[in-house]
Amino acid sequence: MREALFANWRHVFKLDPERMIDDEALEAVCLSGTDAVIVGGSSGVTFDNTVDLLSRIRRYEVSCALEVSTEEGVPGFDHYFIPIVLNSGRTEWITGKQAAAIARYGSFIPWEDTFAEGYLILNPEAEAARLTEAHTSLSAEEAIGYVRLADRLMRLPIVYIEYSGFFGDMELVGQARSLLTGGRLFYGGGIDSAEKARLAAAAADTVVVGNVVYTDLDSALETVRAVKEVF
Ligand code: 1GP
Repeated sequence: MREALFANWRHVFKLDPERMIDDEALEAVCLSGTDAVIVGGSSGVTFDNTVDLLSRIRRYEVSCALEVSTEEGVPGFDHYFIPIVLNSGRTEWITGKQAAAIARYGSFIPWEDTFAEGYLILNPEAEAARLTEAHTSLSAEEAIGYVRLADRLMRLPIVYIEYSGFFGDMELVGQARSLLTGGRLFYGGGIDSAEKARLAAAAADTVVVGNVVYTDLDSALETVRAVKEVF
């Protein structure tokens, strides 16, 4: 099963191809002991800046996944994650863009390495929430409804609770994880310290750390050990 390759990921860094990261910082990220680097961003992602970042990450052995947000993918990643924004108010972010890309490039897609991520975006201020017009004002019951839909009905391999830019509700994340029967619960949003990383690691299967890499690299690096210490 190809899923096994990410089934043990506890900590991942997410890097945005649009943002600058110097060689020294990138080396520290790639050699940090993190389980993988995900390349992705909500805007400004191009073929060129993605290829550039991939080729720099490829100097290291760390696993590397592309979270595809444009029609044009980039070859050479270990995994391809395709977001399906479960609570988007626009069908294009649920199946529209994905179907259009598959219609165009379907025969070139490395299906064995390609996995859907059921996204639940819960921070209304996040760029992704604005872009997808996500319905973020959900009660816990409603949010759990989406989680079960992703897991039970759609059987998605990844359910991703996304609070990008804000540290979210770990009780909800923990409840979501406890209900999953097939997939992994990814959590991302606002992790900027070892303490928050530990809380997220106690609630989620896989902890995603993004922005702090660019604002406070030392704290970002500390999240790796913090997550790995939580069983
Ligand atoms: C963003 O979930 C990731 O897609 C990580 O969030 O940038 O807030 O760490 P942060």
